[in-house]
Amino acid sequence: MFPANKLSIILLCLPIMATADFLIAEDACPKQWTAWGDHCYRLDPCFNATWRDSEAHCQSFLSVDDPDTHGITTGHLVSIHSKEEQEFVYQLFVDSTPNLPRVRWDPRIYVGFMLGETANDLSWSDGTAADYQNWYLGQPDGLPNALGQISDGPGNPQDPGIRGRWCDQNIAEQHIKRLSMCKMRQSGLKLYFRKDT
Ligand SMILES: [Ca+2]
Repeated sequence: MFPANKLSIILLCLPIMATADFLIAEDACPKQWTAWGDHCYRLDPCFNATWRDSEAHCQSFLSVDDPDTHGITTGHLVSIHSKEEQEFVYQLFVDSTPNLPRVRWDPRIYVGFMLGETANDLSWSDGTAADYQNWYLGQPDGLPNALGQISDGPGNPQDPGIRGRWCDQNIAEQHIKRLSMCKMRQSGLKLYFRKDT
């Protein structure tokens, strides 16, 4: 039997495949993106890929402030810089994945942090400062060269409810495809563009 939650994801995903390349926003952000602060955020429930392909996917979205002066920035996997932004990202994660079962560490989505040798050697794919951390119990445990993910699973009995806290992904698991969240700067012109990928 086909699982009901998989079937509903497939049905949900069908109309989204016809997305236009030019995205002119009536609000601060294009359709399917949510505004918070001066950025737009999106979890596409139909895009399932490795961390690296997810980062490339996020970079295919452009925010255009002034085409004449090259005021163009790309999206990236989401970076998180405060308790308030963490709570917003977590709520968008929850709201975007209502049909996914909550089992152990899943669902997990990719976010933009990268780790070197230690937990303090953290950087974000969008180049912003590493000024906030929100690790789940026992994390990070995949060093060195681990990549970023957050979970909404029930977690461990001694610390139940991961609620968006961070868990790193070690090198051996980096072929795994997951959903992800993109973040891009809001355009002053409300003009956004999607590159061919
Ligand atoms: Ca880990």
